[in-house]
Amino acid sequence: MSDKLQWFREAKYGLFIHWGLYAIPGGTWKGQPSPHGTEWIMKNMKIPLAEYKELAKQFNPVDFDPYYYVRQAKKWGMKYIVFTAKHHDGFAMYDTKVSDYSIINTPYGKDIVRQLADACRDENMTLCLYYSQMQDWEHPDGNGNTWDFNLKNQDFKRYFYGKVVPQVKELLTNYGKIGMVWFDTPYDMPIELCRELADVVHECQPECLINGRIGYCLGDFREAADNAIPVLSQEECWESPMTLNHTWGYSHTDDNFKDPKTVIENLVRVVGKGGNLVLNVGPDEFGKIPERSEEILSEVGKWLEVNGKSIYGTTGIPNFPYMLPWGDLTYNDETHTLYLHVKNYPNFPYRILLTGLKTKAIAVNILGSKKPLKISQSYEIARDENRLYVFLPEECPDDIDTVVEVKLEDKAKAQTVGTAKK
Ligand code: H79
Repeated sequence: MSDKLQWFREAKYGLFIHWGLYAIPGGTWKGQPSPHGTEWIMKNMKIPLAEYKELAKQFNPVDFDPYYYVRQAKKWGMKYIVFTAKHHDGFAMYDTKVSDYSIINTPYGKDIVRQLADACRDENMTLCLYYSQMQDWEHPDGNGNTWDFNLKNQDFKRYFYGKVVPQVKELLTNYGKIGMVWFDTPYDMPIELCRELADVVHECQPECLINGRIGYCLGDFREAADNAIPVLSQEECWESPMTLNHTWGYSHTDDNFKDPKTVIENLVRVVGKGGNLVLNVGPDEFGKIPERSEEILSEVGKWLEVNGKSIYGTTGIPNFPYMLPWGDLTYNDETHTLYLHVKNYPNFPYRILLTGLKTKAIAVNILGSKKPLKISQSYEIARDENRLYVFLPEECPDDIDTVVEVKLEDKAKAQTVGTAKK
């Protein structure tokens, strides 16, 4: 295990921010809805580049306050921020010398990445930058814009060496320490160029992580599919990118938000399978985070204030064999502590059963309370079955997820399912 992944392994929960020119149409173009993937509106509706570029002349996010973003992310319990420095539309949200197509040439005129980098440095937050390396709908040689440019004349290398490499260098030399470059949609980019891009990152900042979507498993960890959680737990680091509603960029119409209970459930599932959750908000054209997103994240943040020990620095128990009818589990291997996440609170006799744990439990309480809980742990020899009953208070302490902390005598060991004698 490489050391530079340490912060990422412990962080578990990050804030994704999708913000760019697409926040202005917010999923509607000339009265026509393009509700899915509002950040894809240019491609979805084949908007001519010249027309889409007009948005830059309007972009003036006067409400954008980088310190507010970073402080909110902290309050919400998030340990890193991933910001879209350049999405597929090709527009740079920072001061780039490589292209005129940037935030500098808007009425706003100020470098957003610079402001976020300053605020993150002052507030001790890890800043990571999203960069769309293959798709670029502004560059004639970038991938994706088939309505403005003739594919036959395309020379991907011209785009790669003319825009991608120098822009990634700018991002990694002008803004201090960057935690990770978050690449996306490598499609069929040639492996040699992916390797070169990884080398560019490493040369500029050897400690900087590269996510899995650089392609060909050249990243430092695996990225799950968008909004997907694997069934099985993974031993290597991985991350699940998820958005709060259906779209990543701001939407005027998409109010299909996940409620706080669902977000917490997803976070616990991801963490219990060894991953990180990077959860997205899409600020509007003025730089304001949607109110509903703020409400949800702040509920989750309140839960984390009490229950953070069950998330940060935890994973699952390797090869734990059972699904749990009452919830999920997470586990801290350094402190030998198990966390039982009770989502479906039991009725009388108010107990939950954990089958399959071999290690002895020595102290049990609910997070946020020091009161010890009664337990009963046994081993049934003929069935070769370990059982741990935990007796909970009659009244459910937390409707969303009551976390039971179980201190173990040693490293957690799980039983295997199956009776064959070895
Ligand atoms: O940045 C976010 C997405 O824009 C990006 N990845 C996350 C993190 C992404 N790029 N490609 N894809 C996701 C997959 C493509 C999905 C599509 Fe669609 C289906 C493109 C067109 C149809 C989703 C639905 C986007 C527009 C409509």
